[in-house]
Amino acid sequence: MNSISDGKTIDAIVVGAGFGGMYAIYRLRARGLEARGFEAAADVGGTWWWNCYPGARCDVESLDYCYAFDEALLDEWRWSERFATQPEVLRYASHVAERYGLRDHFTFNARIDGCVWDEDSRLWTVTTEEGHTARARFLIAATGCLSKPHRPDLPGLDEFAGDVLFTQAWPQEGFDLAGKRVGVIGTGSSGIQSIPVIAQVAAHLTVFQRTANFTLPAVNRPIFPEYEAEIRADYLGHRRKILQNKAATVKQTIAESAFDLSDEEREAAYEDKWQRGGAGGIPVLFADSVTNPASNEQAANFVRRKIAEIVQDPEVAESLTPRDHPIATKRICLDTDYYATFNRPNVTLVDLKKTPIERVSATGIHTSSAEYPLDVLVFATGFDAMTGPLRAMKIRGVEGVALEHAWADGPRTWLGLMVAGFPNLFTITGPGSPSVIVNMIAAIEQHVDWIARLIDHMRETGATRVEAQDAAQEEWVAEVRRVAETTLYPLANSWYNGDNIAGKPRMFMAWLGGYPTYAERCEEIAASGYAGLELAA
Ligand code: N01
Repeated sequence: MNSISDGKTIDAIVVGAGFGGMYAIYRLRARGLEARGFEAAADVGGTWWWNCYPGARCDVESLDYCYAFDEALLDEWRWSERFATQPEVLRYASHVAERYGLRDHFTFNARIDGCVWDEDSRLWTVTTEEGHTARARFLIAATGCLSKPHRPDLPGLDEFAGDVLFTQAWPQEGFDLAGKRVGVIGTGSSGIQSIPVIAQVAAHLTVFQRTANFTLPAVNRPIFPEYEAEIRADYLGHRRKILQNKAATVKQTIAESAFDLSDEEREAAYEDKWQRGGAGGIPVLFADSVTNPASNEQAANFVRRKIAEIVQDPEVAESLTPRDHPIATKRICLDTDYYATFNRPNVTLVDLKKTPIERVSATGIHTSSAEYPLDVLVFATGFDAMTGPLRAMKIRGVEGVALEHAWADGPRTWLGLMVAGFPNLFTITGPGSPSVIVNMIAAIEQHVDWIARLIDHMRETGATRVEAQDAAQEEWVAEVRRVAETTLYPLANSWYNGDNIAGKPRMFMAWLGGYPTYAERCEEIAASGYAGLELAA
């Protein structure tokens, strides 16, 4: 058994060495706290460490997908492309770890398998599968929103004689798909990014699609030097400006409603955005795109027409055309040549709505109408999002109550930051916060700064225990739901709603009111002396 810090109690345990965990360690240690991180992977990077599949790339513009806590870091790091590749984002994470000496404060290859609160000592005891034990006043879960893989158990999968790969845990050393017959299951962001790249090397690629998804051209390219110079002239000012926007990225909305423009003007605006590409894409042009079904349908129809123009085979085009959910109510995908990939002679689309998978055999996948021989089977089947990573930590709060039990009907949090019944536990970008809806790194910085400030306040006032009040939590849960219900998001079967995991309670899991309203609420709470929280000496 490895006892961290020789069994001595430390101030904080941080779980995860992604952008959230790295910043938490940096911030807490800079305030003189003894904080230690645990990470299941072999190095820093979080989602960017695990998801090293071909084609993986960020869908927020590089100049904004980075920390802003240190102006010197902003100034010194140079991105090579508008949307950074996974290796480049990982290099950035590694640079940050190196620059601030963060690796020394993490234990890698250590997966948390228990977190128990002790009321008498007011401490968390954390254990790992590898046998570590650590004890701390605060437990900070920086476990990410999309880090617990969802791997469907297809009948016969064990018999498959080829290689089985998962986009969410791609081999770190890479995998040579050249000349292979590859099957990809799943057409979310991971599938849509990897399919065009795999198609370029595979002998044949068969894409097994259950639900057609909307995807828009990223139009990745080098960063325009004039644009970069403009931002770098006042990088922090630029960051402050984008934090005023709902998604904490550059504002792209040109009008409140799609119907503020004439039909011709609207079509021209969609076309212009299609050509320029970029984060959020066509649905972000009009503020009512995700609240007004008629506005949403305008954007959706534009994309549907594009699919029909690009994809040569009308039957394939129709299968690729999403018709069962409003555009952007499932996380919008950004791609490079996704639809055009289906014009390649070495690519086959299998529409699982028409011919479902029946089983896997030693040689490939059998649907209700055919057998597809494969050498490699790639699962791009997503995640048990938001709650999955937290539940996996096996957290036990006051009187031993399990987090799974407290969340049996869906996640209940206070601002996505704390959970009633689980004192001194903080969740970075937890369910109920803006998280996956906005620029994640901005959301992470806001959460960590807020948590660090609260811990400072506790040290100053001699408090050793903080817990969200039930009533305040219920109010927030209701507010998150109320805002979600003013939008079209609940209409989609999506991981946002927990629909992709059998038996998971259906509940929209993020704050849709935008980053600025959320950050303002957090500020007001801090200024009020932490209304909604119970602090005790
Ligand atoms: O996962 P997904 P993802 N049989 O859940 C299908 C972020 N991300 O990893 O829709 C057959 O979106 C499933 O079908 P259906 C981003 O936030 C970001 O692609 O459930 N198919 C779906 O097509 C994203 O939203 C980046 O019918 C099955 C697919 O698998 C989130 O991660 C890149 C199946 C899963 O899609 C998740 O994306 C990548 C089954 N049994 C990811 N089970 C960028 O920054 C599931 N599917 C760009």
